[in-house]
Amino acid sequence: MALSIGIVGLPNVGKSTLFTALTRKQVDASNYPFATIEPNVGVVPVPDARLDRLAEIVHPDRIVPAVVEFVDIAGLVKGASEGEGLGNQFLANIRETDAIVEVVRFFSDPNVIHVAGAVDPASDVDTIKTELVLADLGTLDKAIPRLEREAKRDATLAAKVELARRLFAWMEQGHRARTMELTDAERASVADLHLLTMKPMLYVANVDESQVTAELPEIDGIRPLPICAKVESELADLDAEEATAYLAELGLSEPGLNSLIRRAYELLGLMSYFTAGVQEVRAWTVRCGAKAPEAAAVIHTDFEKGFIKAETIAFADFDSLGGEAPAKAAGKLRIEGKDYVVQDGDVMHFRFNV
Ligand SMILES: Nc1nc2c(ncn2[C@@H]2O[C@H](COP(=O)(O)OP(=O)(O)OP(=O)(O)O)[C@@H](O)[C@H]2O)c(=O)[nH]1
Ligand SMILES: [Mg+2]
Repeated sequence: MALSIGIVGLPNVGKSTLFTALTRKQVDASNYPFATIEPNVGVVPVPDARLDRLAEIVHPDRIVPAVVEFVDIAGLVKGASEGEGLGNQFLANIRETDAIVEVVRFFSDPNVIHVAGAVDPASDVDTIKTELVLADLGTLDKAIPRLEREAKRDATLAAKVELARRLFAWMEQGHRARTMELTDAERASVADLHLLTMKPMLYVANVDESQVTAELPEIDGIRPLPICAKVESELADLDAEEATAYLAELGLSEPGLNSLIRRAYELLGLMSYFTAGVQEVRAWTVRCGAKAPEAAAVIHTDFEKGFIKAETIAFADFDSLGGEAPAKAAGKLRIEGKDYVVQDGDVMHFRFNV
């Protein structure tokens, strides 16, 4: 299942421009039968040069990349938490995503109207943050009395009630839920409240063409990723050779979208391991920290149930030695058991019985 990332921001900051450029990369839907392709949803491959290298060694029939799903969400205006603009619809749309990319306008083009009258990234970020925090306060305001009633019947809920109150107090001061210190267990216990500001987030600074390689200062503790949406949409229209020349002119080694997709994938706490067979070279998505059986389950639940062991070769060894047989001959094929923590880039083959 692809995890989804909502693209949010004020109106007219370049969200759809960025989204449209992203969807030019959209994967072949037939490889991802689960993907519901809606107009505002794009399933995008995670750029990974290691896949090409594996394919060069194995010559498979097909290459299947890992994917993430981006959702283009309508612009958020002040008062959205009270139903202004597309308010409630907007909030429902982001509630369903796993992470948030916020596009912030940095570009100066006077022909493009700014809803607040002037380009002011810090103030724009603050506006969005306030709306999201207010929406979450509304959620907690409803949830706390309900939890209190339930806690009268079920004493195990007392800690959750206390935690919800603590979150409310924290967010009342204008903070996002995510910045409050919580244990993993606490975080898990409030997951069912679906707080918007608990989601991991990334800022994309939609900059002028001349700023694409700029080092931007942190906003609200997060370093924004500079991207020029206009350039990205132009790049998406060029053939490979023209695109390379244009990138060189801009001082970039790859499109900003590639960095964005990779950063989004990491933001979700995900990594890839590979299977490299003659039919298919494929990247599989797992949680960072997943053990071998959990990774196996991504391919098929039977692989987890009947898990015996995982033959594992680090990508670096597969690459430098030139494939499975030479890696094995060099003693680089490891037999890993059910407690093995999978590493990013592992080339794996699962042994199981059912
Ligand atoms: N100069 C310049 N203009 C841009 C850039 N990105 C977007 N625009 C322009 O800004 C306007 C708004 O862009 P959209 O992508 O529709 O903005 P949006 O954030 O999706 O807006 P809403 O959906 O209304 O919230 C369009 O006219 C774009 O061409 C950019 O990087 N530079
Ligand atoms: Mg739009």
